[in-house]
Amino acid sequence: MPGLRGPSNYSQEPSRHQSLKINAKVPFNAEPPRSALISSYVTPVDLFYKRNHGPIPVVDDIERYRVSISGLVEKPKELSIADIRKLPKYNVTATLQCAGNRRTAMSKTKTVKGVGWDVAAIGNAVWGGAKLSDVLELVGIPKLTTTTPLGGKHVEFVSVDMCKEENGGPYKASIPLNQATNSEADVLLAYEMNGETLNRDHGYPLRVVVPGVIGARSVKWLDSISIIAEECQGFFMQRDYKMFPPTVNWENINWSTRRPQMDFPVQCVICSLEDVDVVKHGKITISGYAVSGGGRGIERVDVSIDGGKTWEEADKYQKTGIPYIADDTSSDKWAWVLFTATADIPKSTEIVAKAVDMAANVQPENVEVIWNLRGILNTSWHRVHVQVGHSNL
Ligand SMILES: Nc1nc2c(c(=O)[nH]1)N[C@H]1C(S)=C(S)[C@@H](COP(=O)(O)O)O[C@H]1N2
Ligand SMILES: [Mo]
Repeated sequence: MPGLRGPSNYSQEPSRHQSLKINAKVPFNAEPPRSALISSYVTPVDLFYKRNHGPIPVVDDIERYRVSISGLVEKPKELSIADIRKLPKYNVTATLQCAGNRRTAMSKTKTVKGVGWDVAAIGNAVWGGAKLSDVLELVGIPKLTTTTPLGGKHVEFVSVDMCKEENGGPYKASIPLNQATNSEADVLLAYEMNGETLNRDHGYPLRVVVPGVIGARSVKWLDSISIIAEECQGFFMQRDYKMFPPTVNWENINWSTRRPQMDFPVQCVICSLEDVDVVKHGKITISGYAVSGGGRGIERVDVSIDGGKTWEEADKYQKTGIPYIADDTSSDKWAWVLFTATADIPKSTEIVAKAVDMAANVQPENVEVIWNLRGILNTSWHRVHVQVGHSNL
């Protein structure tokens, strides 16, 4: 597509915030310090994790940029940014989480393949854009369509970045047509993040945001949309981002036996403490984020200061002054909640947090039972160690 292109090298990367921890330089993969996640409900753009599979695309001429919509539709179309902006604008607060979040911790059980991430491959943003369901109406697909008359059942998003995994081809992914045409699923073609024009790292000029689903399906630098009969056959749908049982290894793996991962499971992480911290006698604050996929709100966050023997419930909030209630109209259903608890730490101990979502799904106690060779979806109880040091009194 004219206007937008994927460079073949890394000479045109944007500049980035100094405090990001770089997990891989090329392609650029970085996360903020965990403490940055709890300083605000909405994560600042420059501190938001960045997950890439190739060089960041370049917009040469925004006037010439078009996103094409074709495939199994009767009225294919090309839309400019102005056409997208003419549609009703929605601001959706949604948490984006990489399936590889907490991979480093999973690899401590047994080696996994993939970029190492601590606990901050996640962020919460206000995404501004058009609903995909409205865009698809422009090519003649009504709301709540499962199959088009031509047999289309999936919506494929194709970018322009050159990815090694695709042998230099672009990143792509798909979602089911009935999700794409459901306005309540809030799937966006976003041109804004936190009220500002989307920046290059996060998908300028246009990206998909699929709330409640692993980040891998929220395709950045959107070039084309294709209505297809079968789900996208790209690498990141078929040979990556699938959940395997702990018994599967690189010798016996059969990718076709598993579905591409979509919703993410219930997750929570303590961000006010590092893996190992020295604290003074007295009260400490235990705070972090909790989130679940599929729009399931957080019912409860439990915190333990004795390695999981006894628990206390933490306070949860999204917006100051409004108590968080899962499923309430005042709550952001696609967004994380921040939690906080205080505790007296009499001696060195293990502090644990676990969340429960609206469907009463809980996190697994240990990482071993969910270990998988690609190291995705580590949602095991989050554990940190505190050592009580001597105060300077
Ligand atoms: N075109 C394109 N889209 C992409 C990716 C990519 O490499 N290329 N990475 C995906 C993955 S795995 C994640 S987790 C999110 C990360 O989005 P962010 O960098 O805006 O945080 O983008 C997704 N969309
Ligand atoms: Mo990801």
